[in-house]
Amino acid sequence: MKKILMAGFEPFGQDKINPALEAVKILDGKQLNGGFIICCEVPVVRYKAVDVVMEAVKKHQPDIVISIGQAAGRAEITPERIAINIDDYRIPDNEGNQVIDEAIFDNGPAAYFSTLPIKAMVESLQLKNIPAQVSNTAGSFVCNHLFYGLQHRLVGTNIPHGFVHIPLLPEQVKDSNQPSMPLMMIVEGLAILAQAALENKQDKVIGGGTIC
Ligand code: PCA
Repeated sequence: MKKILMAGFEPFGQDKINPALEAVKILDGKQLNGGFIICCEVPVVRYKAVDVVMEAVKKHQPDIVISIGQAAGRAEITPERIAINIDDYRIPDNEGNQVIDEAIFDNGPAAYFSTLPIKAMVESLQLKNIPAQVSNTAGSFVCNHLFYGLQHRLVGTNIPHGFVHIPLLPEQVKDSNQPSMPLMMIVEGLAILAQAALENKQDKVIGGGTIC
């Protein structure tokens, strides 16, 4: 039985709820084919986010780690391709840190790629009619920070890790024109992509690029 650690962010900014945390709480203990999910709550705080997930990694010794956060404006579940070595926060994090153009790790490379099978994950979601696509930017706030920080700290461990952004919930967008996705579709989607991560040690070669 393989263990998948799913780390979901707490609410931040104006939001009282974060679908990432709501979804991983429901998925805690879920059995998959050949594995099961353990969940962990992540603070939206620079460096502390990375430390909290690394503590959970030490405690649970997972085989795969998937971090999850909300992305306002997105209509699909979007596995992220790349994390960049920069913090540029448009709003303060949950402890008031707001930095501009600071490296996350001074001696780190400019970027890390996801070590999850992002194309296989997107394919398995689309086969179940759950809107999904690869994203080429995780932004420059705490989600990218956690993504980059975990890739950096997990170097040499052989534990695949990556980040997945999910849409807002219908109750978060209310009357605005922003896209959303029901919580149970997000939950089902995260279970499907976790199963794909279990089944695909190597990613599939499937087109998923964009043209600007
Ligand atoms: N989304 C934010 C941080 C936490 C979250 O859920 C982001 O995309 O950076």
